[in-house]
Amino acid sequence: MNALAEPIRTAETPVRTLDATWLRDLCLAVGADDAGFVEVDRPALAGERPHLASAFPRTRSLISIVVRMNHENVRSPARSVANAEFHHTGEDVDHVTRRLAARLQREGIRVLNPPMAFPMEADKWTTDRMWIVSHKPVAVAAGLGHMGIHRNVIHPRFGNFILLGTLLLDAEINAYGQPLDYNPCVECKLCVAACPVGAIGSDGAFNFSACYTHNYQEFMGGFSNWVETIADSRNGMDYRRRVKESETISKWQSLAYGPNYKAAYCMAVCPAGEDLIGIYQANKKQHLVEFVKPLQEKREPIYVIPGSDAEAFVKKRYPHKTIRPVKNSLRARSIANLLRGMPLSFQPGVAGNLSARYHFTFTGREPAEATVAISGGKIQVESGHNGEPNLRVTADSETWLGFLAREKNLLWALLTRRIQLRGNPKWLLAFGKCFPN
Ligand code: B12
Ligand code: SF4
Repeated sequence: MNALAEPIRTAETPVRTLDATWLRDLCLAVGADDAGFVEVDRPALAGERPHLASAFPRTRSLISIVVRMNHENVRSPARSVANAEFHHTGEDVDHVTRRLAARLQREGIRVLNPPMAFPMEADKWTTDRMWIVSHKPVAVAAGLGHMGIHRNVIHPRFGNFILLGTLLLDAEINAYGQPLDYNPCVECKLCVAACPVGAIGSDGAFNFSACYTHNYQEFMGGFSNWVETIADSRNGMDYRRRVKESETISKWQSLAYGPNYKAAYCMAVCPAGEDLIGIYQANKKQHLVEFVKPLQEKREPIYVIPGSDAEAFVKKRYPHKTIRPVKNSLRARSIANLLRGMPLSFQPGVAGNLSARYHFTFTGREPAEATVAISGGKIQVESGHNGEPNLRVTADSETWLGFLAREKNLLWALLTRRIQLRGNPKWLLAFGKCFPN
């Protein structure tokens, strides 16, 4: 095809079908290390479709692109080295998808290239999903890899040392990819062993709150908490008592050069992928000594919510690391998001052998009914009232969200009947412990 070969498609002009070989060559020519294609109505993308439809209603197919990272850099215990690698590769992904979009537009194809990760839709913070497209399921559907135990996508050749991008196309493609028929994850569980907050379960469970609280301490919620700490400090000396000088410098670095990730150790230690696995298989002990131990032995601050599974984990597993207690920064501002987010903030270790069922009735601005069942360290959130509850909670929706955000007092809410309990309040205490704040 030639530049400017076709006019931009309108609702009336017929849908274009692109040649997959031509398109793949174009992706590689603009800097992608690999690329794959998926039709928008693939069942695996059902969860993505409402988001795609809202961002670019004309989406008919998706291009997933992969850009490799320099794995030595990601594996370095020096945060400056690993973070520079994440930021530069992230920028590369955005440059690649932007160049690709520009080329396709010159061919008369309408296309949208959402960001690699940030910026995101900040007005949706704590009310909805902030990102436009989830790159991981698109990459998996396009055949570019599978998620390993650590939930990062592992490319069959490059391993997990990749970042992903997606383009939404108003065109069809004459050949689509299919998921790989094997998972490159070798289930070595090194990611489980290396994570400083115990976020990766050996069964593939992921403690979102543990990872997000530590690794993303200088991103969204952690940043908001830092601003509040400044506002709450009586003077400079008081601020210095709350925030170490090195932490202030780290915040400045984040603001000046891009936010610092605190870990990504799950990714750093992963030996999977044809290009890397040979070294690991030749000498597993060497891999451990060279890449896993330095991260485990590193003396560093670890950010945890007091009373969380992560706090107990660091105390037990990494006593030489310094626990830095921080507030929970995921404050839901809608009942829908609160219910969606419950499994993400739930702490299975703290829940222990609690077995209880709760019926919630929200009234006022956001009426809703929900059942929350906790048993065997697992949580289930369902709409409606199911089964016989241990506790019934009826609450004005705004009062409940305000109580969780520590803006409204529980006693006041109970006295004014904005929150009503039926059943033994001990069940509410037990419930609260599973979501440390
Ligand atoms: C949200 C997010 C996170 C969250 C959740 C991680 C996760 N497992 O999904 C947090 C903040 C913890 C995170 C951490 C990291 N991330 Co991230 N993250 C994203 C983002 C924006 C969306 C992820 C997503 O779609 N998940 C959906 C499904 C497929 O993932 P899942 O694991 O099945 O489910 C989890 C999420 O859905 C989450 N979730 C569900 N509902 C909601 C609602 C809200 C409000 C939130 C916040 C989360 C959430 O909880 C589920 C269970 O953990 C993408 C960028 C993008 N636009 O796609 C990057 C992305 C997934 N992240 C990436 C990276 C590199 C990281 C880190 C290594 C960062 C770092 N440098 O330290 C760590 C790795 C942590 C890990 N082991 O997963 C890469 C992964 C590349 C790869 N090889 O797979 C991506 C694809 C960015 C990119 N463009 O390359 N990330
Ligand atoms: S570190 Fe091992 S278990 Fe974890 S994702 Fe990589 S290959 Fe799988």
